Amino acid sequence: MFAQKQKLEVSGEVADAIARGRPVVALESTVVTHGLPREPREMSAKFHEAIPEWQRGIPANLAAARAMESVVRTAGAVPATIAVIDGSICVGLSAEQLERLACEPKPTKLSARDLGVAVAKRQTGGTTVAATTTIASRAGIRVFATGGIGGVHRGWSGSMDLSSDMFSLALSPVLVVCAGAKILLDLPATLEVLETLGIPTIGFQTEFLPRFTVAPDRSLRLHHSAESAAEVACIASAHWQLHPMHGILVMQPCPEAFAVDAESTERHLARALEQASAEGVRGAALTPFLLARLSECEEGSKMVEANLALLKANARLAAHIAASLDNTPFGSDSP
Ligand code: PSU
Ligand code: MN
Repeated sequence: MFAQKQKLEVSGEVADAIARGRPVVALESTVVTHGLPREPREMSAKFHEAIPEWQRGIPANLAAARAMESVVRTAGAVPATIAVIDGSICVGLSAEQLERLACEPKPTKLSARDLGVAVAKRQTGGTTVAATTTIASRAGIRVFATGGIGGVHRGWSGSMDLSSDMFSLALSPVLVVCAGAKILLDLPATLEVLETLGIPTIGFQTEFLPRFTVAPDRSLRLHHSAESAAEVACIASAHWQLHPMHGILVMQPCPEAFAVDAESTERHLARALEQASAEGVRGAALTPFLLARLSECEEGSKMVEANLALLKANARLAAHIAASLDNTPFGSDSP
């Protein structure tokens, strides 16, 4: 534990914001290293209008990482992108570090279990929701934004592939703003496991489970919802008084103008799942493989735009929630 703590490299800006109780939003980096196209992409006019922060002509994953940071700032919070660079656990990246991460030829995908090895072997990689949650809580950051969390994979009874995202959330007092769970998962089973782990799943202005880039349908009802960032902050404070070590999920649907049709997504997904099984892709490689296949299909550019639009919306909401929370620094130094 001691060695890991020493390895936490918190940027000056983030350390200052935490110490002063200013709102901070953690951002994960596996979405940058493994979840988005790594080359520049042509985007639609509608996209540029909705995301004016978007920088053209640079790799899409780097543009996304920069846009998320900029959205958090505009909404009045300090962004803390979390990643491991040459074995240092970084909380808040410099412009150079962010660029290096996005352009790293063979970055590692680092989940919670991989962090110790990554430090010892001086690896460079993107941290998943599981790893980012763990690091954010060590650093004293309470709010974190991502796209769609990992969950129970389809076919779980054969593979036992249950994303570590859910278990890390059960062990870290961090509120994660997401667009529900990725459509490529077994969503009813994911909700069951989240319930078993005691993680509240709160629909943001919706009663139904958001499904990543696809609009929610009425078959998966959530037990809780909230209408405003202030209401979420109020729920979070009450939750943490009772469960000081448990995370919270706030689930916001993909912005309507960008949500992709469920039927066509399922069609492309069926093909991607077949391909994964034929090529023997499993474990940590599965989610990046499926996301990459989806982004390459005929409707791939729509799916990528939807993914980016929801990342922006989640970063913004996370900043508003962080600003509504009592940001008194909490026991990051306690054992
Ligand atoms: N959300 C996205 N794109 C992503 C991910 C989430 O929009 O690439 C990443 C997150 O880092 C998440 C990981 O933690 O996928 C889940 O991987 P797995 O299913 O292997 O746990
Ligand atoms: Mn997995």
